[in-house]
Amino acid sequence: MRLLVTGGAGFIGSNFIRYMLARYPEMEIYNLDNLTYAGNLENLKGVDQSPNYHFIKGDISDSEAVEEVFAVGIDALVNFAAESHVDRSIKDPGIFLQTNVQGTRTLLDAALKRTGGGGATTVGFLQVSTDEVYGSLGPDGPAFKENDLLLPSSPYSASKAGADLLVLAYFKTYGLPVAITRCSNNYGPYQFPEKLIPLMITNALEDKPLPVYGDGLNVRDWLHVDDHCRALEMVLLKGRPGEIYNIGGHGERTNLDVVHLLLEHLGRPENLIKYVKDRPGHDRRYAIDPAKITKELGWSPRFTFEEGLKQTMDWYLDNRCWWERIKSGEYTDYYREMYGTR
Ligand code: NAD
Ligand code: TDX
Repeated sequence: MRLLVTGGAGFIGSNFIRYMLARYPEMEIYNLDNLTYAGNLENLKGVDQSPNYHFIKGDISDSEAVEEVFAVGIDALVNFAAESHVDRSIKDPGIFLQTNVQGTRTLLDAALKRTGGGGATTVGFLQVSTDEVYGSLGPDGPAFKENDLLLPSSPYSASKAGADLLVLAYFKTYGLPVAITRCSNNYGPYQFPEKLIPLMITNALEDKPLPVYGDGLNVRDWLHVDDHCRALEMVLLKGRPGEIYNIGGHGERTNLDVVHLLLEHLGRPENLIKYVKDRPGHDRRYAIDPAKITKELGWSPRFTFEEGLKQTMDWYLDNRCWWERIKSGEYTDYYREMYGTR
């Protein structure tokens, strides 16, 4: 079985590669990633020594590069590659459309030419999407279901919704055996420290202010990355082609709840919290109803949020070198631009 993972040097992709190589030592994994600011080969330290792991530096929207990878005889593909940060999409939407929409189209075209339907998998093209495509929920709104309307709020989520529609069109029009997963906010080891949880943990460890947007009462439904990887494995191997699967951790928390929990665990004072200007178009609440994947594939999350957060904080405590190197590089310019006058 030859599996192509795109964006495998990022947060979720690298966790997925580790997970799959541990579970399927006979599987050949090809990781296509062009190493943007978010791609980091250190995320794959250790697994990069396995003889059945292959890294190819390349852009998913470059059809020649993509076809070259497919030429090895790819059986199935999991597409993680994306520009993934909402705040960056508000500053500069162009690259989000290029990578998230055009890049997905390039992969779909190559898969159409080459993928044989997987053999060992039921799904040949697995698109990793997000709950953000559904837009924002009110305080009492029922959690998102797979057939809810798409109402994205940010250029990021609009680009992911566009890619989702294209993926479904390749199923309907060409019969490509696709599936889409839409998961809630992930957290865990190797997450780039621009996202809420690693940003707050690392700032707290450096005794820097914790910038909470608006009133801090926006709600996210937190999912540990290992639970996400297990769900992706199940959809890839046993999911029904043409289907969408929502993946959520039953972990709704306000941002302030998250920040209080981690300050408590890290033994840092509450006065590190700094309320800053809100994100434009900031979605108030996300919540995922995972009933379909639970019923059809038997998935449910194993981590409680408290356990997962503690494990994640311990990882950041034990891996200071990993995040200090990121935070001392070009990330400092980003931080100044994003938070300097906020
Ligand atoms: P990430 O930003 O950590 O990693 C993205 C990876 O994609 C990086 O390694 C980057 O180098 C690579 N990449 C970007 N543009 C590329 C291109 N043109 N060609 C090849 N590689 C490219 O992202 P993540 O948090 O790991 O998210 C992975 C996927 O999951 C994304 O599609 C994202 O939309 C989706 N998702 C993420 C979350 C979350 O909470 N992090 C939640 C729901 C869905
Ligand atoms: O400094 C901050 N302060 C703050 O209050 C940051 C970075 C975030 N926030 C808030 C905004 C959100 O309400 O925390 C919440 C989470 O923010 P992000 O970590 O930026 O995630 P979010 O915008 O919810 O999107 C994430 O989940 C869905 C991922 O980044 C997406 O890739 C995924 O699709």
